[in-house]
This record gives sequence, C-alpha cells and structure tokens, in this order.
Amino acid sequence: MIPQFGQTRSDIRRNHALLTPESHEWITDPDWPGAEIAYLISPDMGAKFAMGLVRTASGLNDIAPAPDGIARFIFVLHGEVRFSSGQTLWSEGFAFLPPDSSARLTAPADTRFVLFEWRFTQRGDVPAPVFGHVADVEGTPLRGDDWLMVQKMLPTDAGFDGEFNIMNFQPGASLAYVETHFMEHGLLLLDGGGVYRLDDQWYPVTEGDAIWMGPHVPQWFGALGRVPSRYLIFKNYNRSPLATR
Ligand code: UGY
Ligand code: MN
Repeated sequence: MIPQFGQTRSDIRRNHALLTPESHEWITDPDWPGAEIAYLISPDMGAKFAMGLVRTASGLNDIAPAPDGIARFIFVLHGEVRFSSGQTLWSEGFAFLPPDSSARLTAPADTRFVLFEWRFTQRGDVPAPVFGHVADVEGTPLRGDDWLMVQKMLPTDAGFDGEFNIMNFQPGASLAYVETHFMEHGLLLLDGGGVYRLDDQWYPVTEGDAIWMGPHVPQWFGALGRVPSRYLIFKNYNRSPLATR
C-alpha cells in the first residue's frame, strides 16, 4: 500500500466499514489524559456504539468511569491495565464495566487496548463487572464446526445486552452461510486473515484491520493462509430490535 498516491484499503459505506491501520487518525481526548485514541467506529457513521484503539504515551492515571448510562468493554492488546477495584489485566485480558461502575483505570506507558462504549439497555438488575483472560475462556464449535471455535467472554444471561467473542478459524474455515441479522458488529482482526464479504463487497483482510457491520448487512468470512485466524467481535444481543438503545 503506497499512501503517498492517496490509496487506502479503508472503505466506509452506508451499512459497513473496513478501517485499516494506515488510515487511523490518533487524537487526544480530555477524558483520557496521557492517551492517544483512534476512534474507528462511532454513531456518526451510523453505528449505535463506539469502538476505539487506545495507546498510552506517558501512561494513564486514574481515568474516570464512563458517563451515566454508558457501558464499557476493554480488551488489552499489549501492556497492562489496572482498575481501582483491584484487578490487573495483561495482553488478551478483558473487562466489562456496567454503566454504574465506579472503577477507575490506570495503565503504564506502552499499553494498547481496544475500547468499546455503548448506551446500556438495562433489563432487570445491571450485571456486575466481569474481568477475565481469553486463555481461560472455553471455546465451543460454531454450529457444530470444530474448525470454527467461539470463545464467549461474557455470560449469556438476560442482564447482558451484548456479547464479546473471540472467533477462531482454522485455515480454510468459513462462516457456514452469509449472515443477515439486525444486530451490529464491531470487529478487530487479531491474527491471520482472509476474505470478508460485507454487503456486495469482498475485502481482503489481515491482522490489525477493523470492521463495522451495520444492521442487516450481509456478512461472511473465509480464512485464508497457513495459520489460524482470530477476531474479536462485539454484537448487541439479548434484546429485541425495538428495545431502546
Ligand atoms: O455472532 C455472529 O453473528 C458472528 N458469527 N458474525 C460474524 O462473525 N460476522
Ligand atoms: Mn454476525
């Protein structure tokens, strides 16, 4: 890719987007002193959630919780993230912070993580925070295909309004059919690559690429190459399309 001639693999459309690293715009945000953030997905493009990559320059010290009503999910890519509630996460550690969480966040220099934020749709009691590590999450075959294992990082009970999964594809494995569903996705490709079909486009994708899939967008992935592919994926879940978000 030669950006000096104006090319990018990024492609932002009405109902989906591919966001590739060479086009990331890193900004500062007064709510995150010490960080640079590339917001890749936002309500401005039509999504009902935000997804950003956060990297620390000098480090983060005692970052305040999200505004009222907003839930957060944090997935550590590199370095260390500590919470005032006592937990420490390392690479591939994750945290779900419900909208009423008071946990504050600290991280040393050279830390990178993915940040999701969304307006939480409460049903019954607000769930407690969840902390964990991908290596400790059991995988299950997607629709019986053991070449496509899904690790669900959050419990599936009715209190949760979304799911965060790691999808693990053996080389050559693919989604069984072209999915079309009202739920949205935010995705970060962690390893490997392949071809992602979004609407009527087929995109070559590789590690570090991010994708927004809007409601109802036809979607399919086939893993290529000689190593397994993995992606982190968010999906609003457990709520009817008419539930307010
Ligand atoms: O959970 C999902 O909807 C998932 N199978 N979608 C996807 O990987 N694009
Ligand atoms: Mn899907």
